[in-house]
Parts: sequence; structure tokens; C-alpha cells
Amino acid sequence: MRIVLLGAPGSGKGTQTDAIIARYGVSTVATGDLLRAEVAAGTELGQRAKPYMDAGELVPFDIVLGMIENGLKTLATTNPKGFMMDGFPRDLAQAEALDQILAKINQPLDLVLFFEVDYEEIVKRLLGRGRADDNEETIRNRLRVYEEKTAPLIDYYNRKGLLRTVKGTGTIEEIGARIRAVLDEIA
Ligand code: B4P
Repeated sequence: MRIVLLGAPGSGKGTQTDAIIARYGVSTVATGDLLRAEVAAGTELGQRAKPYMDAGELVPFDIVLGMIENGLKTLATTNPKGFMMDGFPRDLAQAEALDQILAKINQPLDLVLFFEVDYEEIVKRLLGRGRADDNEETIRNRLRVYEEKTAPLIDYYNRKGLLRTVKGTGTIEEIGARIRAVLDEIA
């Protein structure tokens, strides 16, 4: 299974990944987690990424791509059960880069799972979480950036016939059941 989790920041992608990994045995790459690890370790890459993350902006393409390219190739070829991308791609340039990498290794995506959640619910969730980049101003900017750069991917993947939408509100278990209903079809 080769899938992408798509949705606004705070739509619950990260929350559902453990259950997906446990059920389907896929490997995962979460760009937000990788970036936060670089920041915490104080690497040069992390120092470059931090101001963008604190402002709720996308980290520049070269940083993200450099970070995931090798990981993605390894991931896509070493685990026969497949992979799940969380937080990547985030804009059209990243989506096209992902298509190219996967075409080169002949591992096309099976589907893109879109988490549909309205923005007021997201603001409530993220203010409750309290991560360093979860203050209201940064959250609102992340949603603006999402609307402008990431939301066009809904149409991009819909036109490719890959998009499957899951309602992302309700309990974590209810959402998990909706996800299983979609992913069991391709497992
Ligand atoms: P991410 O790490 O990807 O974003 P996130 O806010 O953690 O989103 P996620 O959807 O995973 O939310 P979660 O499950 O945790 O990105 C952070 C930053 O990294 C970006 O702003 C950007 O700067 C940078 N970045 C990352 N990838 C990049 C890329 N490819 N290119 C450039 N820059 C990139 O859920 C959020 C909260 O909701 C949690 O508190 C959770 O407990 C709660 N929640 C989840 N499900 C719920 C439910 N059903 N009901 C109630 N609460 C729920």
C-alpha cells in the first residue's frame, strides 16, 4: 500500500498514523516530525527550518526535499507492505517531485486520503495542544498557507483519480473506522 495523508495542519493525520501502521504494517515518513527532530538536535538544517515553522510558513523546498529524498527511496523499496507519507507533499512543487521519485522507482501511489475538518475545529484543537508553533497567530497563518498552497492538491489528486475523502471530525476511534473502511479495500 502506497498512500499520502492530506489535510490541514491539525486535521488529525499524525494522530491516526500509529493505528494505520499497526494494522497495515506500512512504513511512514512525517516531514513535520523529521523537521522538529532537526530543530531539537540543533542541526544546521534545523536552524534554517525553525523560523519558518515558528511563523507557520512552509519550510523551503530544498530543505524538505534534501531531507526526505533518500529516506523516501529507501522506504518505498524496502518494506514490501508499502509506505505512508504524512505532511508531504505540501504544495504542487512537492507533489510533482514525489511523482517523479515514485515514477523512477516504479512505485506509484494507490491513493491519497484527505482529512476533511473545518477551520474553527482545527484552531480549537491546536490551541489545546500547545506545541511551540501552536499559538493563535501562527495557527491562522498555517491555515492561510494551507489554503493557498496545499489545498490545490485536493484537485490535483482528484483529477488523477486518487483522492478519497474521510470526514475528520468525531472521536479518534470513529475516524479510525472510516479510514479502515477505505484502506481495507486496497490492503
Ligand atoms: P505538521 O507536523 O505536518 O502539522 P501538524 O500540525 O502536526 O498536523 P497533523 O494533521 O499531523 O495534526 P495532529 O494529528 O497532530 O507540520 C508542522 C510544520 O512543519 C508546518 O507548519 C511547516 O512549517 C513544517 N512542514 C511540515 N512538512 C512540511 C513540508 N512538506 N514542506 C514544508 N514545510 C513543512 O492533530 C492536531 C491536534 O488535534 C492534536 O492535539 C490531536 O490530539 C488533536 N486531534 C486529532 N484528532 C482529533 C479528534 N478526532 N478530535 C479532537 N482532537 C483531535
